[in-house]
Amino acid sequence: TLLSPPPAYAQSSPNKTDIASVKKSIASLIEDDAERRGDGTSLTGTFVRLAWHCAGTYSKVDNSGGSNGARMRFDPEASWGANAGLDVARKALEGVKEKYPEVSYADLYTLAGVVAVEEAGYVVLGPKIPFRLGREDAASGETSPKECGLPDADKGSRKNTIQHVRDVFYRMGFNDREIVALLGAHALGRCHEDRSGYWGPWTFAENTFSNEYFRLLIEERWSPKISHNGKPWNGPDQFEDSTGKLMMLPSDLALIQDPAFKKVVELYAKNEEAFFKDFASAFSKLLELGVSFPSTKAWYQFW
Ligand code: ZEM
Repeated sequence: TLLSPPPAYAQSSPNKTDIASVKKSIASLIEDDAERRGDGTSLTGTFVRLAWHCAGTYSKVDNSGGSNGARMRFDPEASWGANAGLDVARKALEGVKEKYPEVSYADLYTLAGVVAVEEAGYVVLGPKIPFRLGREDAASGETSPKECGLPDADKGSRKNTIQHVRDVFYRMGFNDREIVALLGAHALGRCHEDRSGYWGPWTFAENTFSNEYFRLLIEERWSPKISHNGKPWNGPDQFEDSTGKLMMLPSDLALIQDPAFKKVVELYAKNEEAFFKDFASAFSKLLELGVSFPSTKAWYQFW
């Protein structure tokens, strides 16, 4: 059946919520925080990673996991190594939650990722991500998956790492093209030694959403990182560009080591518009995995 046209607001149970003002509030939070830091870093990447790690627990096998519930607030997910550092993002959003208590944490955490992408622009803004409210919060982590199903950045060999990336995203219901599009989010943000053990940003403009990640994958020569600040690098195996300022994870390089992935990387490196379009639909799909939106409150909010 056809839905009526969406009204100007959406609902996150139980009250009416003006989604545009929630988005504005998240956007100013990112901006104010960036100004305070003053070092070129921001919450942008961390908000996108928060949204992704909320959703990336999904398994199509039994429809478990996903962003519904905002279970990352509780153990076991709160203490998964993969989620290290995401408490920073969750804490930062408390002020927005106070202002809009009717918006569920599950909606807020995913919407923060959407706003971060959309606002991450310099001359051109990031792609608009279709988003709807309607996720509900869980009261505990009881329904979390027992094992963390989020991907590892390294499985020891190229072959195993490529297979692992496919296994994890196929489990969520994504295809090869969607996998490459989603990984393009690594244009944003950086690795933090005290969170994942890895160090550095993927691109020279970590607060700007662009296809730079794909261009760098193809155009740079990536070699194993052996030193850091004049000392031997003793973190996990990662790669660096010729300047030593940028990084790639073994799982990033999988995208140019596998021929099917590489074709898509080449397309996005040349065609940013195709990347933006594919990313918007794959990211939107990711954030809705496992969520059944109640029909009366669930209106698509495009932008
Ligand atoms: Zn990431 N990611 N990711 N990722 N990610 C990190 C950071 C960020 C993988 C991974 O191991 C890591 C996706 C897929 C995959 C972002 C978005 C998305 C970090 C560094 C690691 C180690 C964390 C730290 O130290 O702070 C792996 C193995 C992936 C799949 C194979 C997908 C999909 C994403 C979104 C759609 C973002 C934005 C960051 C930057 C976080 C920040 O704080 O700046």
